[in-house]
Amino acid sequence: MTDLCHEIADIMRREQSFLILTHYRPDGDAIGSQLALTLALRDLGKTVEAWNDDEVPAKFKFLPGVNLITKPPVTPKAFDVVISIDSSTWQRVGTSADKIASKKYFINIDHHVSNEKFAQLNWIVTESPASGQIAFDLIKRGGFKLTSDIAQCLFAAISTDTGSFMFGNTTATCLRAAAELVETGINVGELSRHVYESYPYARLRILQMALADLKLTDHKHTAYFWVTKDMFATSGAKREDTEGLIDFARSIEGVVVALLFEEMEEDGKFRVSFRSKNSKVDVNSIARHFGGGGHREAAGARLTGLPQDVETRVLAAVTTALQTAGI
Ligand SMILES: [Mn+2]
Repeated sequence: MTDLCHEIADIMRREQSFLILTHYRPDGDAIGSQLALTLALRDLGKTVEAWNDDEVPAKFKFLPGVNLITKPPVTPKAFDVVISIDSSTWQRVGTSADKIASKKYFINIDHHVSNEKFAQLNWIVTESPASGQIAFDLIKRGGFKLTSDIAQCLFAAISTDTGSFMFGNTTATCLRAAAELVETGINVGELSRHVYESYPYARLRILQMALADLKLTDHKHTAYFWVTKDMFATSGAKREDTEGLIDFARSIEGVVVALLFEEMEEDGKFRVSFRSKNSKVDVNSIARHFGGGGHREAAGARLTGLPQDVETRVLAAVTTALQTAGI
C-alpha cells in the first residue's frame, strides 16, 4: 500500500514514549483503533498513554485495555511520539492538543477523505472502511503480534464503521481482515451483544420521541428527524446514545439521504449527521459546505443559528445535491 506503514512501524519499535489520540465523541472505530495501538505498544514494553476528553461509550467498556484511556492531564506532558488515529482534523482531538509539551514524531493515521493531513507523517487510506483496518495493516505488516485482545478492539472498530459489514464500504480486504481477527479466538456473538444489544433503555425512549416527528421530503428521498434538549431531559438519554439513531431514517425504502439534527447543550448550536445510500450523492461534500466532513456515505457538521433556519439551509443543500445527481 505504502511504505509509510513500515516507517511508522520502525518509529514504534525505536522510540520509547507514546501518546495515542483519537477524536472526541468517540465511536467504535475511534476507541477500537486507539486501544489496539495502545495495547500493541504496551506489548512492546513501551510507555503509552491514551487520552480522550469524552468518556468511552458504555457499550465499548468491555473492550480489553479500556481503562488505559484517561482524560488529558492538567499539566502538559512530553512524548517521543504522538499518534492521532481516526481524527480527520487536529481540532477534533479536543483539549489533548494543548497538553502535549513536546514530541519528536507526529503521526496521523486515518481513513476520512476530509482528513486535513495535519501531522508530519500522514497515513491516510480513504479506501479503508475503518481506521481499525489501517491499524490491522500496521500491526500485521509492521510485524507486531496480533493478540486476541487487540483483535477484539479491531473487530469492534471495523464492525461498527461498516454497519456490521453491511455498508457499501465492506470490501473483500475488510472481510479477510475480519476473518483473521476471528481466528485469534475472539467471540463474535458476545462482542456483538455488547456493541449492538446492550443499549440503555433511555436510548430507546429518545428514539421513540424522535421518530414520532420523522419527516420525509424530496419526494420521499430524504428522511430527517430531530433530537432536542427536551428529549434528552425527558428520556434521560446521554449524548453518546444518539449514535446510530440515524440508521432508522436510513433504513426506509426509497430514502437516499438520511439526516439527524441534534440540538447541542449550548444554545443555538446543532450537530447534523448525514447518510447517503446512493454513491451519486456525496454527503461529505454537503457536510463540508457547512464546515464539517467525513466520508461520501456518512458525514457530519456543526451549525449555529435558529433551529428552523439550520434545518432549512441543510434541507436546501440536500435537495440541490439530489437534483444534481438526477434523483
Ligand atoms: Mn472511522
